[in-house]
Amino acid sequence: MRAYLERLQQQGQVHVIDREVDPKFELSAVTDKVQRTDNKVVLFNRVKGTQFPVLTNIYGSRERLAQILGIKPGDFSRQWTKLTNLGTKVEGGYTRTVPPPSDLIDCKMSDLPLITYCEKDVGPYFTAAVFYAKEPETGVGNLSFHRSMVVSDKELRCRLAPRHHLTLYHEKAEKMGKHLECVMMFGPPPELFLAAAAPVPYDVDEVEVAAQLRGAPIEMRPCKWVDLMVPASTEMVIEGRFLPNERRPEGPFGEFMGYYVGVGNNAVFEVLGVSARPGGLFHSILSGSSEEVLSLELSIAANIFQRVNAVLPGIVDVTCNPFAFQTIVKIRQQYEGHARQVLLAVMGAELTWAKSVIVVDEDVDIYDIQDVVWAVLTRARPDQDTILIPGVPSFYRDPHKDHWGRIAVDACAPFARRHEYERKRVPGAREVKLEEYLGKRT
Ligand SMILES: Cc1cc2nc3c(=O)[nH]c(=O)nc-3n(C[C@H](O)[C@H](O)[C@H](O)COP(=O)(O)O)c2cc1C
Ligand SMILES: [Mn+2]
Repeated sequence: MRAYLERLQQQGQVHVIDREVDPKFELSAVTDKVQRTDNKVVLFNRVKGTQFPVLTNIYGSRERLAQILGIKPGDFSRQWTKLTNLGTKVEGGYTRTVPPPSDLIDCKMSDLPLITYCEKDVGPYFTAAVFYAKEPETGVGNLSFHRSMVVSDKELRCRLAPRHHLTLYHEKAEKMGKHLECVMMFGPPPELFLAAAAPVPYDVDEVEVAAQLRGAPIEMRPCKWVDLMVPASTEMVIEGRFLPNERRPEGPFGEFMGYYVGVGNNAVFEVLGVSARPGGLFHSILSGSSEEVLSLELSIAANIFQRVNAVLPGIVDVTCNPFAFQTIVKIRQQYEGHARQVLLAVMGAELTWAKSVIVVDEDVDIYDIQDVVWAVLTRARPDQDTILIPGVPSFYRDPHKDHWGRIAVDACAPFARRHEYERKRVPGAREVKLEEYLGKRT
């Protein structure tokens, strides 16, 4: 991540803030403002109460995520599928073992930046830690994110949502009467960050996926307190274990849907030790911000793309822009009724996230929600082109069934009359360089 940050700094994409900021609200307020204005990366050099700098919004744009993978921003689903094709080998192996750096610093958890994000949050949380653990029986490695409430130097309480792989590992270890060893990494290589957000099948090792994304082996070093390896370039590592048969209150916390989630019983992580590279960069993510939603969105979209593309022709691209509950599919219409079949296929391909599905033609920019809405309003008849599916659950945390039911909209031009829907175009409009026309008059 440090190397990637340096590259972004050379490109002028980083705001470096030397003024002291308060980790309670101020840091998250400044990040929020930047995300709503030029959306650059923010590096806070002086954060009250810690010697470590804090990095926010590094993964907060589609362009930056595409740059990491060396692809075009509008071609994520297809490229992701190609890069992570099952069985793609990496020359030199997925990982290579290296000795731990000699200058690692041992520290306490309270030495790290302890950031409180929202008004009614119970206290500081870690939001950007990548968890790494191994399946208790098979040893397959899993990467994932779980918000964690800081309780003391020795204890964190972590939101392990139902059905997530780490949750299943933890439950399995419990049945075996064992602790689950686990590490939390801040600032692992960017490819690990992307692999951690991705819904990869249970039996696939996500460190191997990260190596596929990188196209080169990941250098891993042994941990100090647990029997796991971590990428040697990781900025900070919290080593520990989940306690079996123990759940303790966690929350309230303002999370990704934009609401507070109240107090609930969640998993307990016992901290065994913390290490940092000198000058360790602490990564922080504002829950629900573009940095979080985008990483979720991209991998959900790639998943849907793979499944729908396997059964239907003409799938050009898929996105969940601007929020993970929505799926927008761009198609090249092949026959009458094609768009409807795409809607049905998405409904079957994604049971949790695709609350709303919209299918559009190739001339619509699916990353521009205004353009998508334009297509819906000019090409869809509400009485004929909308399909409502009642009575099916989707997002799992839904005690009042607010997310039940689904909506699908066919916003493609009518197949037989699609020639009547050619978009008007002003030649040259997109290429105009305004500064050549608006130069100052002398
Ligand atoms: C920044 C970020 C934060 C997340 N926070 C949580 C969380 O607090 N709890 C949770 O269960 N999932 C959270 N998720 C979702 C999972 O980490 C994500 O879906 C991951 O793919 C799950 O891994 P798995 O498929 O190996 O179970 C978060 C995702 C991102 C990108
Ligand atoms: Mn997984």
